[in-house]
Amino acid sequence: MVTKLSDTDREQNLGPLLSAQGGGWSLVDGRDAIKKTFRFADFNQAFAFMTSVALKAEKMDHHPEWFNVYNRVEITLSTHDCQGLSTRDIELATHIEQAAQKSS
Ligand code: HBI
Repeated sequence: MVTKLSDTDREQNLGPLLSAQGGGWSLVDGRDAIKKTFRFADFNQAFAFMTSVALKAEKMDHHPEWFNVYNRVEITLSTHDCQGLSTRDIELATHIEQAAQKSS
């Protein structure tokens, strides 16, 4: 059963992702979700990044909401099963940050 992030989780695990050093994710207005836009050198690098994220998402059975045009990838993370942010979103965002480092 997936549950929403606790206040402690939000402080300890979500906070760092929202910080500039941790990636600079933003909270989505009106939704318990986080979003971030990535820009790469070109489409190939953007798609390599998306491939890495897709493989992780499939392995986790937890999928991003995303939009890609050329070198830009806009990602929103939230958990449908609990209508909000869960530890799965933290885990996927952490992978996304690592994948972005490798693709840039
Ligand atoms: N992806 N973001 C997100 N949230 C979910 O709740 C979710 C998912 N991918 C697959 C998934 N849930 C399945 O576990 C359920 O649809 C059965």
